[in-house]
Amino acid sequence: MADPADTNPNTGDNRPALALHVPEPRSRPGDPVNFADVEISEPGAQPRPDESAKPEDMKDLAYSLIRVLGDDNKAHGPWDPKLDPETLRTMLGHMAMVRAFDERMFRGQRQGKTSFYMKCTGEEATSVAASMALASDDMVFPSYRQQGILIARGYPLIEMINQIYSNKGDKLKGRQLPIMYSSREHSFFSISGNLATQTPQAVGWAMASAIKGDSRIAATWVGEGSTAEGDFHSACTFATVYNAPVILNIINNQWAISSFSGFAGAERTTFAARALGYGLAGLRVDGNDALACFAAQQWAANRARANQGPTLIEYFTYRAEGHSTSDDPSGYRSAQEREEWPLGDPVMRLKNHLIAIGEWDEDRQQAMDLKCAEEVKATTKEAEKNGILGHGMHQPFNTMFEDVFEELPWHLKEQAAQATHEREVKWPEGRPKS
Ligand SMILES: Cc1ncc(C[n+]2csc(CCOP(=O)(O)OP(=O)(O)O)c2C)c(N)n1
Ligand SMILES: [Mg+2]
Repeated sequence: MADPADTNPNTGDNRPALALHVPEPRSRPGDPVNFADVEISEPGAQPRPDESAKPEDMKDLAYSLIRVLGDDNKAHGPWDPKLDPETLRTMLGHMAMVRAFDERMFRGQRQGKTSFYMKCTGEEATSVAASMALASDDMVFPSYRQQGILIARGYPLIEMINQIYSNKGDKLKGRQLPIMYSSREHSFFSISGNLATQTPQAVGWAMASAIKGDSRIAATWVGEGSTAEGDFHSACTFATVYNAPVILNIINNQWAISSFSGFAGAERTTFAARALGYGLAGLRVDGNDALACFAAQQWAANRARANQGPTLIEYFTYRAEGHSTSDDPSGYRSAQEREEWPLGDPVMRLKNHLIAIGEWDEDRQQAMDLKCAEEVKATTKEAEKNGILGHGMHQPFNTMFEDVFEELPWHLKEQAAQATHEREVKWPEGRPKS
């Protein structure tokens, strides 16, 4: 006989009441932070399989962390990409530029020059170092936090700022949210605000490249939170089924605005382990180690280019700042997290590595930082001549209907005519200058 005390008051039987688990982040504002439970692999300890390895023979790499830079600031183990000092300095220069650019644009938003900006502080290596391992004409399908790719590919800063200001120099004519760049010449697919849509698009592009017998591969970047979207899983299925020449990069920066990574599944397993269920090669990388980021992307690029299959890479990193200029992280996470993050800062680590191998010093670093800041400042001034937010309309009104369709469909023609008419009624003398 069941003890009457065990009786479920809801159902009247003695089966236990069902319950859900709701994830809770490790710390909330004001809480002390302890990352002791985060497993950090020894730099140099991970094996580097051949690029043609079968996914099932390299499962461990989806659960540990590929790391190259040690606490001694030296490079260790088989994943050391052995880059020459000049390339390392170029990489550091791009990362320093991203940081300077982020600082200035963030300030620009606070000064009312643009409506919106997103920094990538702490994640610079995952875009700069990773994209440097690709060919410049490999097609990239980024999310909104990979400004480092454009900077590494030499996209002019002024084009970025014109887009952020939605001014008359903006090649996208103010029709995209600030920071949602697009550049065909730089093989940089238009950024979409609809999370994870870029992932099946990257796989589709890679499939098309293979169908055409081309040699260019595709790579996409997606936040860990966005992997909860169905699109990401469709991308993985198509990638594995057709052995598409594509790299799926997941940036696990621990947060998706105010939702921590647990809501996308991080309490149960790693994001790299998603690869295993699809039969994809999976790598998990210290995202604050620029050399490891480069090496993993290079491994995956070689694999894709040799028709050996797609790779899913998780970069384990930390979003050091707010999600965007519209966010205030002090409302939902402990400010101490940033300081306690056990994998350090990617720019400092690369700088310290160059110093440790006798190829850099603090004076040159200071000069580099100053040069980046001055270049961004001068380019900002230049871009401001094309206009800033709130200083009138920078693009002719009717351009909002153009350029999407080769031939304007009838319903847009009607809307354009109606909008023009309404403006003529409202402002018979023309729109007043603001
Ligand atoms: C389909 C869709 N759902 C929700 C949003 C709103 N949204 C914008 S960014 C974001 C968080 C994404 O987090 P993550 O994927 O981890 O990327 P991160 O911002 O950390 O780089 C959300 C929920 C959106 N833009 N698109
Ligand atoms: Mg995130």
